Amino acid sequence: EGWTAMKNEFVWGVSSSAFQIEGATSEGGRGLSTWDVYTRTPGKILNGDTADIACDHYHRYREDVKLMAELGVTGYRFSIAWPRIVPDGVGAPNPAGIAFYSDLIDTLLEYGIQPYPTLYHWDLPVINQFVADGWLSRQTAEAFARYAGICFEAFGDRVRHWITLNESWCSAVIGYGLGAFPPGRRDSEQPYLAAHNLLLAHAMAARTFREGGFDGQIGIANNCDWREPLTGAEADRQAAERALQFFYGWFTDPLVFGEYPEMMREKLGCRLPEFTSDERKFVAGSVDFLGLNHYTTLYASAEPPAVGCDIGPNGNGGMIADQDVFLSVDPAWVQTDMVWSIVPWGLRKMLNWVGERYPGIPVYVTENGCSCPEPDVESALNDTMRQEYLKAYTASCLAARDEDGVDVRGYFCWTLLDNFEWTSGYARHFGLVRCTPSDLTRIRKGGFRTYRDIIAAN
Ligand code: GCO
Repeated sequence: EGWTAMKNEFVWGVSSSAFQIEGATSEGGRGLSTWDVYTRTPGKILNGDTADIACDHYHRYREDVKLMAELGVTGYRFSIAWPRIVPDGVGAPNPAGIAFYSDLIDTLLEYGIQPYPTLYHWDLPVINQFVADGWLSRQTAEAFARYAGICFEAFGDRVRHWITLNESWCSAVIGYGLGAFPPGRRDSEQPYLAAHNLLLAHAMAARTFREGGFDGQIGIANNCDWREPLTGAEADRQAAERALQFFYGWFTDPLVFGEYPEMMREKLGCRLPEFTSDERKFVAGSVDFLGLNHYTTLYASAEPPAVGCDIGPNGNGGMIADQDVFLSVDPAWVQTDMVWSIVPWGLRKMLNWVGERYPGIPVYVTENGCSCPEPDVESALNDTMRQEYLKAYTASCLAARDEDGVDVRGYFCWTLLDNFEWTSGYARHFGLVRCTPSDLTRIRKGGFRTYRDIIAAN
């Protein structure tokens, strides 16, 4: 009975991250992050954009929470900037940083919105990069767990759902394999080591949380796009499964089962780091819920596809070569401004995969959304593509829950405000609300009303 009651609690929310919206990068005692350094490195960010102003959310968070209340969301997933809480990564906590998030959380609760903070959305304090070599070192995992503990102490009386890390696949693969995110390494082994330390960071933080006796639950937000077998052939089915194990499984299996996925172990052998038996004890079972950040779908095949647009063995999303999969799109699929195909049924299949592989663990869609070409206000008001995207993807999410019985507890739209989209700077528009660093006025787009209506109807 209790379970049924809980199943019916579905959270509608919006998702964001500190570096992408806060601005005020040198205010309130905030320390430098690797992204601050990276955005100042010539040629790294489109148009040389920086996140120094972003949405100025640091000063306008009350206005932004009011917008959320108007949408009708009951949850807000935001991230806490590690360099605001522990400016140099390892030393004394910063009271001004703690006060900022404390006020944000209080404001949310005043409006009946539950906080879902993420502790790490890529803004690593620079010292961890330069002194400890970032995620290649276990020291960074230990520093993270300490910082997490500071957050549990400061906000644990009001937060019921904690998310440790955001999209560790991107941190490891894009940061250490493809060289396109800080620290900009291009290496075939470093992604596995970085991933290993990220997983340990999660598990150490979860241990701190549980041993501290804090109320609530702790989980992780892992990204994964769906991989659909290109044909009914067994080899393609295996290729798609392999792609998923190398993507979502990589960052989830260890936290549930204490082991990397079988297909990764098979392909990589001793290139994959190992957990000691002591580590396995606190790594396994270290998630109370799973987050899924999901945007698109690709076909997967064992051989290069004969038809359709082959995007190469490690194609889109920069998959590393080891998995041996060809990825392709259906030319009929409509693509967003990120060149991501709109394939709503992919979310339903993805949720079913997660539900089957990790039975008994609730899942939240912690990000899903659409970037549209919006050069001006007019186009932002007429964001038909986003409106259709949101209707179709939320329906697919609800079908997984209501028709397939997957234990989906919530859906968080990425994102409330147009913001700093990493290496794309301000050239991508994911917001339900328009805002630019040169005009910080919040302008509700068509998609704002669409999402409000979806929430109201469900
Ligand atoms: C993430 C995502 C977000 C992006 C969004 C659109 O890591 O959670 O990268 O920060 O802005 O996914 O690309």
